Amino acid sequence: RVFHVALWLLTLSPAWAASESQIPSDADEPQGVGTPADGSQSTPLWGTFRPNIYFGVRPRLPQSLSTGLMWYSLSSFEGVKHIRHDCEMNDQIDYHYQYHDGREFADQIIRDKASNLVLRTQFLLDSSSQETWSVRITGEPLRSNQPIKIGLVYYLTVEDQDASGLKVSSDGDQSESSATVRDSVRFSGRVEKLGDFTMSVTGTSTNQEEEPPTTGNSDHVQVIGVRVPTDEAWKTKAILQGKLEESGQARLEQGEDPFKLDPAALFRPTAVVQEKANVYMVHYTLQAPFEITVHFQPGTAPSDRKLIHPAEDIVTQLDTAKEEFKDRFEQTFALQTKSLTTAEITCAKEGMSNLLGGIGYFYGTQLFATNPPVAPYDRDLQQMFDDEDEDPEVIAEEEIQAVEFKAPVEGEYKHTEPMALFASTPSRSFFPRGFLWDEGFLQLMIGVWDNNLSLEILESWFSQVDEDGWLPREQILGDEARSKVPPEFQVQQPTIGNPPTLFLSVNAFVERFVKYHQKDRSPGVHSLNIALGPDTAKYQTAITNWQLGHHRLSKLYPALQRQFQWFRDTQTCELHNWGRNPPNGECYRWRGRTMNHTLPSGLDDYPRASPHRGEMHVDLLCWVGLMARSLGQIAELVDQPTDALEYQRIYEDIVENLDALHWNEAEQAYCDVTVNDDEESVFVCHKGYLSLFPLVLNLLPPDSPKVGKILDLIHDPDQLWSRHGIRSLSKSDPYYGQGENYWRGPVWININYLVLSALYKHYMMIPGPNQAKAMEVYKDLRRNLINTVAGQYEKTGFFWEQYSPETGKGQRVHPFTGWSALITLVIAEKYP
Ligand code: 6A9
Repeated sequence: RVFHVALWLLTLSPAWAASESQIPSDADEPQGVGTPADGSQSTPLWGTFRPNIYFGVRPRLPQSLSTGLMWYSLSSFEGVKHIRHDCEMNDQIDYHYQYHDGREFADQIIRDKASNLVLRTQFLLDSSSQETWSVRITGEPLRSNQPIKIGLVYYLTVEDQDASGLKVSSDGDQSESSATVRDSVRFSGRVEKLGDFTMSVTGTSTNQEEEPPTTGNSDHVQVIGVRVPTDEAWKTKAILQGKLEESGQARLEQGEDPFKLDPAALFRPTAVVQEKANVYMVHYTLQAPFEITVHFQPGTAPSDRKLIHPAEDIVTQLDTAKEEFKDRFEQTFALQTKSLTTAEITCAKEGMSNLLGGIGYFYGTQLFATNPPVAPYDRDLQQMFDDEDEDPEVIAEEEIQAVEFKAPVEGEYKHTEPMALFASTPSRSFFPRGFLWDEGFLQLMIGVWDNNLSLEILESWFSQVDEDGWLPREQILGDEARSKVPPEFQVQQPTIGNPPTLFLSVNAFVERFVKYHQKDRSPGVHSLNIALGPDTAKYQTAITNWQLGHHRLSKLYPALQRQFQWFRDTQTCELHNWGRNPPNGECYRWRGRTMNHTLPSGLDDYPRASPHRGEMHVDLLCWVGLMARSLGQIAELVDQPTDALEYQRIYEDIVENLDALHWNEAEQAYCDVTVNDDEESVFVCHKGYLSLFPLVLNLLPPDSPKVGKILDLIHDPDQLWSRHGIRSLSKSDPYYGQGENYWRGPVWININYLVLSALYKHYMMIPGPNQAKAMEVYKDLRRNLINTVAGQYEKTGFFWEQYSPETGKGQRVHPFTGWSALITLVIAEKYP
């Protein structure tokens, strides 16, 4: 069976066919393939899992504790109004990870221009214990000729409702000879989910000449502990702001002249720790250069002073971690063997690092529609479940126009039970939460770097698939996440889908899994057994990994099946009312459209027909095809041969209907279908990304003449081709660049990536009429994309949400690491 599947996959993925079969060595073991899912060897509990803020560390545990960084300028009285905490585009801050390995090591640079400050935040998890971690934060003036003063807080919030207050102790020293002050604060306590812990925060700063500290630490550090309702503990920025304003107010009331006071003195908060406090802030007044170290470890506080001042060996350890990262990066992506500029290599490295730095752990309720308003053309949704076949009603144009996104109305939604999600995020500033179809792309990349980490993220998503097979498009968990979303987008509707890209990354896992294990198998002979001997440790490891990987896949399988079934139950189209008679019943339509938007498709404002019950969406048919094909492969692997046959049958039907329903001879393109005023089924052709789905999801055989037509469309500068990447909409389409111009021309990296991947793995590998063209498009497109994304990254310091097809400039949200980060795979030519 395994061999059979391996062969089948080989035929689908010719790139492999070329790869030599060899016995696995430790070096080429894909990290984590089949490693235990029980938590023991899996992703660490702790990490920088709060991508929505500039820096914070938390465990992947709900209602335990959380830590984070805030700072503000003390160069003027205005600084306190602009406390830096959650990533905000308005802050005008450049921030990026230089290195992040997703687990144990992170190194971020933050340039705060308005505060004249460069911060560096480094994180290190102790690799042997996996429970002890340290943070090092250093600050320097951005423009070195200007002295700066900074208020900085490292905080600890306790989310465990029952936790009693922490024990706080502090000590400090100031050496007479040197001009440095060092203050340490130590917390120890207990929260249920973690047990006992100790955390220390130590600040070292140059002495402030005009105000020499009298008692070693009191002027430079204050510990503030406040008790707030547990569900408000995330509002640390507002809490700090309140404290600072309070202290300013108090000084003024004492009759002090504000103009004679330094802002640092005016806003010095009063050090008070309330009883049973759950938000603890260690507040420093600092002059750059300065250094803060944080050290966390489980257990009660040892008397050992090393805990308080870990800084000495952190620096060496961070250096070692950096070298290890570089080696591993080169081992994984082999960029030195390619002709690339230093800037391009940096872009690849930082694409990976920032994607990993965007991984978060989220917890809280979501808002789900219970009684969603259903658009008139979607009323069949209810009927579908009753299996009725009613005559479609005629819907007035005004009724269609009137459908729009609305803020939720009481009684039409509910708060779910609190849910947990471990996910990556497309943008730390503007979209710091999980997005369904974004995630499938991002896991393609994370899976190459760290298979096990990626699997855990996938497992987290699939654990949320409900009994009907639905997953929300956006994962907005808890009040903190909701605070970033306008009300009309907060409620998720169980009738609305999003492309099932998670299947892309599950496929990538399956390929890694089979590829690795396939190496030890040949017909009739267990070659691994022979090569290694049945009793060697290597052999045992290979077998154990096989079983564990198999187990994980079997556990995912039911959720994958349900997600597929949800599309078949809720997003099918109506075939017979408008006189189309394709060979089988496979056809699909996105529900939840409005006049100008198809948000479910992910291609929000891409032009389509005016919403109609008789529409058929070509992208959705292809997505369902992808699911059916993947399920066919997975069913084999998890020993469900009957299922496998059924999925393969559906897949073949889909491929058949793709041509029967969506190929438009006149336009020589795949198009959507709708119903016109004369009740006839007609094509709606807006050439662009929509035309590419049959190719990018590999539904076409490499020698199909249609592949040639699609390649022509891609390569035509009057249509999709630009020097900066493939345009989302043809330059010759009347909607090109119109309206919001979101998916009506701009270059998006996700679809560009899919084109490259399909060409590389499929269409340019197989000799035939389209091979030469496929190679040419691949080569030119890859270069153009690298120039665009890496060029903009070098120039602006950011990855962008999309790129201008005219100028190549990054546009819209930034930093938007999301699919731009796929450039790493493009640079490395690794297409999982
Ligand atoms: C609006 C406004 C602070 C839109 O990357 C996430 C998605 C993609 O999945 C989709 O394909 N983006 C693309 O068309 C951003 C989605 C934002 C929707 C919610 C909230 C936030 O204001």
